[in-house]
Order: sequence, then C-alpha cells, then structure tokens
Amino acid sequence: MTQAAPAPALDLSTCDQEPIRTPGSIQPHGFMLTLAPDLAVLQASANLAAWSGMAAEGAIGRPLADVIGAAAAQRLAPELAADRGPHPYYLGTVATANGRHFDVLAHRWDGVTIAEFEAVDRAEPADFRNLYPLIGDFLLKVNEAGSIESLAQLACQHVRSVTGFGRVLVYRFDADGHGHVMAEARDEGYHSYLGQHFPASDIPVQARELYKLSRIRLIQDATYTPAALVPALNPVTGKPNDLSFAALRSVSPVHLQYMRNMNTLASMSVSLVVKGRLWGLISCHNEDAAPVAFEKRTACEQLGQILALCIESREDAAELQFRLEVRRTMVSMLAGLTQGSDFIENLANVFPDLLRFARAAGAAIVVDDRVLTYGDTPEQDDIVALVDWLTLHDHGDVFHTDKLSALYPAGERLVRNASGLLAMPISRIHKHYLLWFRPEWVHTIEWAGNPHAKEPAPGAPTQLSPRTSFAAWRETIHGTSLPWHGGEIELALEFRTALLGIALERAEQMAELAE
Ligand code: BLA
Repeated sequence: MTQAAPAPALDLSTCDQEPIRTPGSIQPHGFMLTLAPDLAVLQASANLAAWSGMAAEGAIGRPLADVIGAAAAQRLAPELAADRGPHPYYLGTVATANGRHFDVLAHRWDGVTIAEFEAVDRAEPADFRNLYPLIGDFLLKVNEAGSIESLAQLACQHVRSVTGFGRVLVYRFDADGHGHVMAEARDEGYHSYLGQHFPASDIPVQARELYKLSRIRLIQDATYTPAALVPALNPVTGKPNDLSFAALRSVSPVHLQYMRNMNTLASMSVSLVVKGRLWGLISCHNEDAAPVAFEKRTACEQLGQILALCIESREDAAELQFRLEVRRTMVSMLAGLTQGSDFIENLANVFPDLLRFARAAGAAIVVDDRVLTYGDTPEQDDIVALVDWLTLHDHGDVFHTDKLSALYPAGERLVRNASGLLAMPISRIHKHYLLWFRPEWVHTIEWAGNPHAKEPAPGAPTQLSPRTSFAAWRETIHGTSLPWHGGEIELALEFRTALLGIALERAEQMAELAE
C-alpha cells in the first residue's frame, strides 16, 4: 500500500516577509513618474501609454513637459521643485496635453521626486469646502461621546458620509496583534462584522509597521492589474523604489485575494496611532470598485487623527483614575502594615485589601514553608510547590501570567483558581513570597472565519493564503484568566519596594533592641 506524501508544512512567516514597500508597481487608476531635480523623467509607470498616449519607455530622459504637456508642466514646476518631505501633497488638478484631468500629488523620497497623477473626471481643483462642516460636526459631537466605543461609532458614521463606502468599521488591535471590530456603520445589504475577531496574520507585521508611518491607503479596485515602473530600479539608489508613502503603491496580491474573498472590491484604511503605537484602523469596504479623491482621503485622515487624539486622552484619564484607586488601596494597606509587631501577621490582616489591590480572587503569603491563604486559592501543598518552581526559575522582581498552565508543568491542575498568577518575592534573602491568583475565565471569541484553518496558496504549498470563509466561527478559550494590566504590575512593584523597606526597617529595629 502506498502512502500519500505528507503535505509540506506551511511557512507562517511568508506573510511577514513580503516586501510591501517595494512592490515595483502601482495601482493603475493613475500613472506615476519619478523625476530628477531638473524635472527630467527618470521612471514612468508602464500604464503611461493608456493615460497619455506616450509609451513609458519613450518618456525616460525626456523633460516633464514632453510627457504631460507644456501648460501642465509649467503649472507644476515650482511646486515640484519644492521639497516638502515624504508625505504626498496636493499640487492641484491639471489637464494633460490629451485633455484628461488628473489630481497631482508629489513627495520626495528615496532620492527622487515621486509624482502621482490620479485620474479624475472634473476639471476643477479639489474642493474642500463641503468637508469642513463634516469635520466641524465631528468635533462638536466628540465632546458628547461618553466612551471610546461611541467615539469610534461617530467616526464610522462620518467616514461613511465622506466616502460613501458601504461599510466602515473601527478595528482595534489587541496586545497580541489580533484585533476585533469595536464599531461599525453600514448600508443595508452589508452584513455586520461588529464584535468579530480577526487573527494577527490578516495584517502582517511589516504592514502594521508601515501603517504607523503612512496613515492612509486606498485600494480602488481589488481586481486591478498592477502597472510596473520602467525601468524597474530607481536610478539614484540602484534598487527597487521605496513606495512606502505613494498613494498609488500597488498592494500585496495576497491581500487583494483576501479582499475578493471578503466580497470587497474597494477598501480604504486609516491608521489610528496612539502614543506612537498602531492602536487600530478605520477600515472601509465597498462591494464595488470605488474611487476616493484626495480631498476626501485627507478629510478621513484628519478624522482619524482627531479620533486617535480623543482615544489617547480618554485612555490617559481612565488610566489615571485606575492608578489613583489602586494607589489609595496601597496606601491604606501600608498604613496597616506598620501597626502590630509581626510583619507577616500584619500582611495577613490586610488580605481583603490585597485582593482588591490586584483584582484577584485569592492571595497567599508564603514564608519559607508556612502558607497563609485568603479567598479562592490552590491547596497549600500546591502553593509550596509553585513557589519552589518560581525560585528555581528566577523570575526577577515580579512574575505574572494569565495562562499559568502554559508555563508551569503542574499548572494544568491549578487552572480553576490559578489560571492567572501575579507573584513576587518580598525578601531579598528568604523564600518569602506574595502571590495573587485569578480564576479561569472561560470565554468565547467570535472570529470572522476559523483562524486555525490555514490554507496553502494554490501552486505554492508552503505559502499561506487568505482564508476563503469569513462566516462567524466561535472559539471557547479555556485556561486563561483576565489579563493583568500594565498599571497593576507597576503598582505591585511599587508595593514590593515599600514592603522591602518596611521589612528592612523592622530588622534594624530588632537589631537595635538586641544590642
Ligand atoms: C493588509 N489586511 C491588510 C489591511 C487590512 C487587512 C485592513 C490594510 C490594507 C487595506 O486597507 O485594505 C485586514 N481588513 C482586514 C481586517 C479587517 C479588514 C482584519 O477589513 C477586519 C474587518 N492577509 C492574510 C494572509 C496574509 C495577508 C494570510 O489574510 C499573508 C499571507 C497579508 N494583509 C496582508 C498583507 C497586507 C495586508 C501583506 C499589506 C497590504 C499592503 O499594504 O501592501
């Protein structure tokens, strides 16, 4: 009997390695020229002929005026000569020699001026006037929005009004790079993704890095055929052009397949950057191909910036409030600790506060082999064994996990009341530990499609391809607790420093008494 050869293993890192900044081509709803300082054409996109009648190869080395006409070149020349840095700026709307109209964007990057000509069906320059009231309205309503969710909802509605896209959602990244849809505005006929989760691999790491720098991207038609740059290498650098900031940058073919699988032919996304971190995206979908002109994209980018600032200030306020409350509990505990003479007994006396401090269900104090517990904790023997393991695997000043069973071999038995553990040594010399336990938090995540059903790409069996189904798929998560909060860890460390201080003071007092 012959056995089928095992399927080759999928290389899950292929997504992260696609060089999306240097695709070598553009989306064809316009054309691109790269220009020397004297505005001679260095490179042209291969679709130049379709827009201007001149073959890309024929344009190389020619003055700009030969390619787009003298009048347009004269209009653009002063602006093109100015270096305004890496973000595309709008130079105006021009008619080329063949009578077509284009919005012209330019930026200087990678040693060349990148000029992008986006086809438009109007002769007038972009009109921002209709957009100011929309942004004004958003600014007014922002103050009334109570929560981050309602702010996000408001932004979805406004971005939908500006773009006319069928579905606009705010997608928030979790700490692990997965994300979920926290707000949504959509037309009838578009189904909802609200509350659904998407795995980190849907937006690979290099894309998330790029989106921190370049804050908006539009894919006008996911069925497009890319237009290559001619010649392929940037003559200044000798390498493929870095199109990180180009509006027409051709996007990953894997992602185009993903969009088609999602029944979305046009998509736009706006980065929400909070404190230098990609917090989320405003993501827009349309079932049919759809252009979004520069002025509308700018309005959406600004809405995104305002939303990110609002998120930042709300998060800061919530964090401050949270820390204030935890600190209040800490101060009251510390006051209690200086009362009686037995330090450990004192600590046990503030057990209720200790639980409140770390939002835990159980706590234990371990003093060598003596264990004092409070609330919902594992058995004493299990706690002793756990502390032995902690001491063996030096975890520094504080150890925390929301999935103990993934790290601690015997953790499987402790899942019910100790899926979450925050532990810290409270003596520099002895095996003295303070531990907080959080119980298992069994919860369900609704994914848009089964994230574990990884599919290979046709003809490339080790490469991951986007999943074909986005139908809701529920996963029940076992063995984890509610996550520990960064502020909780920091305050626990502060508490530990104070405890060590008190213990030291006590030791000195005892020494003085003994003298
Ligand atoms: C890019 N993936 C993206 C982008 C989004 C998503 C928003 C940014 C481009 C855009 O604006 O369309 C994913 N879109 C989503 C998600 C939602 C959404 C999560 O609307 C939620 C509602 N993608 C895969 C796999 C790979 C992959 C398996 O599913 C890799 C093998 C790759 N996605 C991928 C790449 C990019 C991307 C490479 C970058 C595209 C680019 O900018 O060139």
